[in-house]
Amino acid sequence: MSSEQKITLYRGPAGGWGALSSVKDALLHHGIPVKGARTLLSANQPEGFDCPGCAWPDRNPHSTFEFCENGAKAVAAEATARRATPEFFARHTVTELAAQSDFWLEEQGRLTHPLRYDAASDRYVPIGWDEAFALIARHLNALADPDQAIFYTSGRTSNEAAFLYQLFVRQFGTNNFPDCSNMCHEPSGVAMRAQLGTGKGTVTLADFEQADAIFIFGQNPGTNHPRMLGELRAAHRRGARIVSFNPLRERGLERFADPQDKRQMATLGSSPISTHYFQLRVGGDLAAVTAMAKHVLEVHRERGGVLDEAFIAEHTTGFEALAAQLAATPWRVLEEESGLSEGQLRAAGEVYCKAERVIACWGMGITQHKHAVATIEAIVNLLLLRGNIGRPGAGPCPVRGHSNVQGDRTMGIWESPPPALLDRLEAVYGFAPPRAPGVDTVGAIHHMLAGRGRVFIGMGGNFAAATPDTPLAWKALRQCALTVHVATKLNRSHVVHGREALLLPCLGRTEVDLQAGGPQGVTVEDSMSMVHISQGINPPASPHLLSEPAIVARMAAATLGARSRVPWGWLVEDYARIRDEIEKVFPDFHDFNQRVAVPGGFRLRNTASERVWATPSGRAQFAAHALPLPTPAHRARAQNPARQVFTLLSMRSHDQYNTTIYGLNDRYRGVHGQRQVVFIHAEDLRALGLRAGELVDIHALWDEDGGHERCVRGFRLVAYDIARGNLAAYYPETNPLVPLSAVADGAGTPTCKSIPVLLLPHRAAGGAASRVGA
Ligand SMILES: Nc1nc2c(c(=O)[nH]1)N[C@H]1C(S)=C(S)[C@@H](COP(=O)(O)OP(=O)(O)OC[C@H]3O[C@@H](n4cnc5c(=O)[nH]c(N)nc54)[C@H](O)[C@@H]3O)O[C@H]1N2
Ligand SMILES: Nc1nc2c(c(=O)[nH]1)N[C@H]1C(S)=C(S)[C@@H](COP(=O)(O)OP(=O)(O)OC[C@H]3O[C@@H](n4cnc5c(=O)[nH]c(N)nc54)[C@H](O)[C@@H]3O)O[C@H]1N2
Ligand SMILES: [Mo]
Repeated sequence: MSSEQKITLYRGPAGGWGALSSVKDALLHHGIPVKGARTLLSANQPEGFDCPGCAWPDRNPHSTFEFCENGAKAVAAEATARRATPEFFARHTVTELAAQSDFWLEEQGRLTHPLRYDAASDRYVPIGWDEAFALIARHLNALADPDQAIFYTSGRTSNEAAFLYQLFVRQFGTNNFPDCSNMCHEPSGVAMRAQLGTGKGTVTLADFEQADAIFIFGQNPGTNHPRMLGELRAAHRRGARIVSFNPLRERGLERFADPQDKRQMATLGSSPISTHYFQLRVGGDLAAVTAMAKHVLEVHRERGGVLDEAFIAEHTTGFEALAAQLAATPWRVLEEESGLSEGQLRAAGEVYCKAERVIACWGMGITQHKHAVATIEAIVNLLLLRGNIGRPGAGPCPVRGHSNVQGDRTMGIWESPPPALLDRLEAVYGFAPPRAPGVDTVGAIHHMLAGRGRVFIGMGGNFAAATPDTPLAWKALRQCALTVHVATKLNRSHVVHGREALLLPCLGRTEVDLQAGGPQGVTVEDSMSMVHISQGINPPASPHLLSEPAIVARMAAATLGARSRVPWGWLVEDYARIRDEIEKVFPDFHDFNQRVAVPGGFRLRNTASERVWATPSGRAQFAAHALPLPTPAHRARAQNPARQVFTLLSMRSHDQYNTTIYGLNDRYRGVHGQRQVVFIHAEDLRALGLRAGELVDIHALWDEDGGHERCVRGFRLVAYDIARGNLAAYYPETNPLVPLSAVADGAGTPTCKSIPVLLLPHRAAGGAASRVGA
């Protein structure tokens, strides 16, 4: 992996030879020899493991291997030959480790031994597993109230581990289950549950074969869900319209060369993806989708036959209120807020009207805004207008992130569990689960800062790096009496620790999980509700690793002791027993072991896809609201009239998995050897009197917490094709700019995609900076 710093315009397609060579580099880098090929070929195969890359479903579990560059990099990162051993930890104090970059920390390789923080030497030192569980039990049982403990989950955790985890924690007595979903697709669940009676998308891959139009809002599949490009390419080839809404030009939404297409690879050919590309303003989707719906109603009035009136009458409520609200919203406001012209908005609306079957996909560009829930409601409204839910080729498709984030929620990793779940737990296990809601991710930070959260346990993930308002999040973790991380690799959260701290290394997806009952498989649920088995093939990274289900079971047994009648140890001897327990609690998992034994697994029931609406009214709900004005960006502009206020979005590069940085390149955006960059429109650069390549500091403008200063320094300006007035930079480097109090209304998701900011010339920390654009 070259580390030379440069910025070059990328002219090739997504995929192609660049993808192959990047995978080769990753394998070499991780010291993965020929075995690596076997490891890669086992990803998403019936006898193999579920790719830890993303939650996009597998096309054909029976035959082909689907090549995916970033899936391969995720696998290589886990299957790496590098090891962070006790000798490594003996060589470095935790203070030294904390001074290293996120990239460097992960680079040290797989954790090999359970470790305890030793304050006297400021080092992580080995500890026995029994001792580690006893320490956790001592801390948990010493708490005055179970709500003083916080149990975080990242979305790689299997169904089996997640089920045991929520059972343990609820029996312990709290619903404090913050998870990565709170920072991710929470608003999708909130909006769709209220409107459709299910928090999950309704479409399957078969629907992608039939859609006439696919709308993609705020998602970058070329990097984050590369296998989705195969579906989009096929759809484009059969003449479907593909309409992208994104403030940035993303190469993966423009052109794709499938590395498995021999002809295309030989001729350096590629396929177009989007038929329409709308570079709207950051956060402008609510206005854009509202405009499309307004267009639908207007053309229906003119030429008729556009609305699905029978569907609306039979299946929905709230149409009149929506129609009134759309009529009352002027085009001028929709143009201003979306940053698109009436002509563009009507053109998008026209594609929608002309398509018989429509799928709407969305990602973090939609969910990480103050008005995320309202925006998703507007997308669902749009689909409902023409009956585009619950029939072939049509429906909502929130594209999930982590490979089992959807399954973890299904299993009950949820700070506001539905009463029906608690009733089932009570009936099956005979204890009274806590009924009060717990804290979500942002709530957990407040809880710790207030001294009410005292023990933090992380089932995977990287809480310290993934969460907003970094200095506050770190302060919160450091105030804890105990922090515990179940992890595969060293990360920021392990060096930002409580007074006592444990690091518990676990098996990864790719590894053989041997229990008393033989090698075990776990199950996961993808973004389209397919549940299937995942079985590792590699030898464990170290003989001292435990599986996540085993860690949870032993933590539960040590903590609950005679208080629990659950046979924790017996359950983990054979995970089929855990699946039997899952079946007892969740009726949708009937005959779980039989159904998951079939290659490809089975699909969970999705009521909305059958046009059964599990809402209070028994119908699908249109949601009508006026555009929420003023937004935080408006306020920041009004308060700084003489300055150029930008809206900053934070996003992933092509060389990272969330907080795991694989490398310093972002090939499709032309960035090499660096991550401290900020993308800006060339005209905005000129207006500021700055040049590409110069360094700037980025200051957040947030008026809700008394002017607390939020700043990141030394970012290189990169001229880019991005809607004017907006900036883009990478996550997690920009997390210090995201205020803890800036969250999605009704969902609590940090607004990582819309931070009002100023750009200032770079000054070393502490130096006085004159304001640019003042
Ligand atoms: N290789 C790889 N794969 C991943 C991940 C990874 O880090 N690396 N992460 C996984 C996870 S957990 C998740 S949630 C997904 C994330 O996948 P995505 O949802 O694609 O996430 P992001 O990279 O954050 O960026 C989303 C896109 O939104 C656009 N955008 C930003 N603001 C707006 C807006 O206001 N409106 C519109 N229309 N667009 C906007 C950005 O320009 C960018 O193209 O990917 C998953 N898969
Ligand atoms: N500014 C900004 N912030 C964001 C986002 C953004 O777009 N912008 N995106 C948000 C989103 S969508 C998400 S999902 C969150 C992600 O938040 P998290 O899910 O908390 O973070 P990850 O970076 O995915 O976690 C990586 C770590 O997980 C551990 N790990 C990997 N595999 C396994 C495993 O199999 N088992 C266990 N136990 N541990 C494992 C490794 O130690 C690794 O260091 O970040 C959010 N934060
Ligand atoms: Mo995510």
